[in-house]
Amino acid sequence: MPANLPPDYFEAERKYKQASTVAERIAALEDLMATVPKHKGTDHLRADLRRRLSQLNMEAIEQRKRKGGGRDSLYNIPREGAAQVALVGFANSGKSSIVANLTKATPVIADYPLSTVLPCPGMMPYEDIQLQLVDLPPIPNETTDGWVSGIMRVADVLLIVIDLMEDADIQMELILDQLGKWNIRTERPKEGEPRALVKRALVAANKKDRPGSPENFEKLKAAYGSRYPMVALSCLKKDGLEDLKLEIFRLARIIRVYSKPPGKDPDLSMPYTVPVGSTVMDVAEKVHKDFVTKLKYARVWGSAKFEGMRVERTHVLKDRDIVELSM
Ligand SMILES: Nc1nc2c(ncn2[C@@H]2O[C@H](COP(=O)(O)OP(=O)(O)OP(=O)(O)O)[C@@H](O)[C@H]2O)c(=O)[nH]1
Ligand SMILES: [Mg+2]
Repeated sequence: MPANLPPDYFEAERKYKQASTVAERIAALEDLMATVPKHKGTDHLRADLRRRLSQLNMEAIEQRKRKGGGRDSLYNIPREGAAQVALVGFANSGKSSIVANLTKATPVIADYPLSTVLPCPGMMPYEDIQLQLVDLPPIPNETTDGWVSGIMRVADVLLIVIDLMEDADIQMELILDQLGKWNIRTERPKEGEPRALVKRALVAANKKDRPGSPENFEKLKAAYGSRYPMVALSCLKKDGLEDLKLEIFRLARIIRVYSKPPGKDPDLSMPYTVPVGSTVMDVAEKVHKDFVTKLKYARVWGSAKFEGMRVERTHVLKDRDIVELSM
């Protein structure tokens, strides 16, 4: 059933999209809701708007709770967990759907473009650790690009979301171009190219349930598959989500290390997460600052030549190593 929205609606929607603070957004959204006629054809829309309003109300409460919480803190997502992953893509590609499927967060998901107006973080469990995903509004968009690109700049990894209902390789090209305009690159600049901020990126090609998507994905793979890890998935059918989690973990390039006090069992419930290539000393510093000066010896189970071998503080650890640190 068509929604048949009155002209008032579109005017109110324009104001809503332009509102920048939470308070302005709440007011604009209430005005917008008042313009929507109540009938079967607008059921979904009204439900979506109500959901957005309750989310905004919650955000307003959070904002008030946070000391010194101003406009800036709304757009500044503190990094939590082992890595921060920012979602990048065009409107409607399914960024919010991915965050909703991989975390407990509840971003707005809707079939109209620009449904996401604020960053929405969520924690993605992966085995025994958690990685943070940050849902973002689509790019490019004049009103949000400033803070959206700001979040991308500090994220550890970019998750580029491609919509397999549209030309996948062209989308990819346009997204990389757009990132380039902010001087963000996903590959090291070659000799002679200008310096840029380099971010690791992977590709989630969403809506693989749609007809024509396998061919579209093949085209994307042919053009970019050698440069980026790629996963085709369907949020709708919940297909490919585990593969995506694994690729995100891989690209985060972190290892888990379990610490063990001398003579005791290791604490396997809470790994320390450190970048690939980290040494015994890097982990020791995280366990306790005193180890910096007082570490007497370390023994390692896992990556050492034999189990429980004493190693140098410069020994490079591997994922799932157990380290015994002694002062
Ligand atoms: N067929 C199909 N539709 C999907 C899939 N994932 C998401 N959608 C639909 O695509 C639309 C957009 O999804 P969102 O998750 O809101 O997309 P978004 O990228 O967050 O959109 P913006 O916030 O506007 O940028 C919604 O109607 C979803 O239900 C999928 O795997 N298959
Ligand atoms: Mg969204």
